[in-house]
Amino acid sequence: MKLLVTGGAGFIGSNFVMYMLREHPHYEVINVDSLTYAGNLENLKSIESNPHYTFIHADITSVQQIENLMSQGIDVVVNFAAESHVDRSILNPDIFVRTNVLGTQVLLDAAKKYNVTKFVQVSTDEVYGSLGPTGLFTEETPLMPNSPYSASKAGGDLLVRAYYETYGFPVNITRCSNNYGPYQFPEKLIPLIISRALNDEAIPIYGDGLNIRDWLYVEDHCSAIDLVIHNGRLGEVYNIGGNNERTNLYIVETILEHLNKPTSLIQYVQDRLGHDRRYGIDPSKLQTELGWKPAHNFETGIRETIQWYLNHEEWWTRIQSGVYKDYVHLQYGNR
Ligand code: NAD
Ligand code: TDX
Repeated sequence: MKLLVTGGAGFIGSNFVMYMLREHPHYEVINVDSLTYAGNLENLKSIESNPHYTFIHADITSVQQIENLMSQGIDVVVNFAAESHVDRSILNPDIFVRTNVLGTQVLLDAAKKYNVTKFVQVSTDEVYGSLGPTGLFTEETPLMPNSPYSASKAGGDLLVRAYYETYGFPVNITRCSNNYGPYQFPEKLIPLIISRALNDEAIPIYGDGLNIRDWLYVEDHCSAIDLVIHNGRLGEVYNIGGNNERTNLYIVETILEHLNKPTSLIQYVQDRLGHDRRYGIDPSKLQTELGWKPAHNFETGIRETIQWYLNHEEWWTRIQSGVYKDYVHLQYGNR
């Protein structure tokens, strides 16, 4: 199988590329990434000389670059490429619409033109909006995105759906809850807490800290996408989540305890605009139809993740110092 992974230099994409090369050593994996601030080829060092792996520096919004790629005969596309950080979307929505909506449409058109046999759109539970204290998101929950990020992801999802309904183009959409694990950019809550706590810096908690996210170890997300590629029914949406809802405050306190750091580092700051109160995924369709089960529970997953950041301090300090960004600009120009 020839697999085209977009956004494979980011957090989940790089974990997915490594996962697929390990689980399916005979597959050919092509990673297409424009290397924004969030793309980091260092994540893929361990597989860069694998003959089944190729990196291509390209932008999913470029029709010419994407058509060139698709014309090489791709079987399956998995679209991770996105602007992914909610806070950045509040400051600067336009790049979110460009990449997450327009980029998806460019990929769909080229994939359709060159007869790709499946297109998997990697989406998020945030497209469903916010839950009250009870209930869970199912695949039938109406889309009610509240941030420019989630609205742009919902826009991409609706185009994917439309290509199935209009052209009969073979697609799946996956909607996963919050991921954590190795190689997550330190702007996101868990690596932000770990890196700031290790430097004895204040940890900003938005609002009252009681917003709830449903956390899943990144490899469990990868195994679910693997199943959807192979067994997902065409045109279907699959929610992905491990029934692991925690308040943000619980996450911070757990990490501080593991690192033996004081809770006095916690600093309550102004709430995020439009801050969703609670996410919770009902994963039963994925479990019953495709037999998916997460392999990690939160207690071991968070311990392993903290240990990974302790062992890879150089990885996140290089990102924070801007050294990696400078290298990308030198190597690939100004993006
Ligand atoms: P990330 O920000 O770490 O990585 C995104 C990658 O996409 C980067 O490598 C970046 O360089 C690349 N990219 C951005 N714009 C591009 C463009 N125009 N062309 C080519 N490449 C481009 O994101 P992530 O956290 O790994 O998320 C990956 C995907 O999974 C996203 O689609 C996101 O919406 C979705 N998702 C994320 C989570 C989560 O908890 N992080 C949960 C559910 C779904
Ligand atoms: O400094 C912070 N303080 C804080 O209280 C940060 C960065 C976050 N938070 C809160 C906001 C959220 O309630 O922590 C929670 C998690 O925040 P993020 O890590 O920014 O994740 P979230 O907004 O939930 O979105 C993530 O999960 C779904 C990913 O970034 C998305 O790409 C994915 O779709």
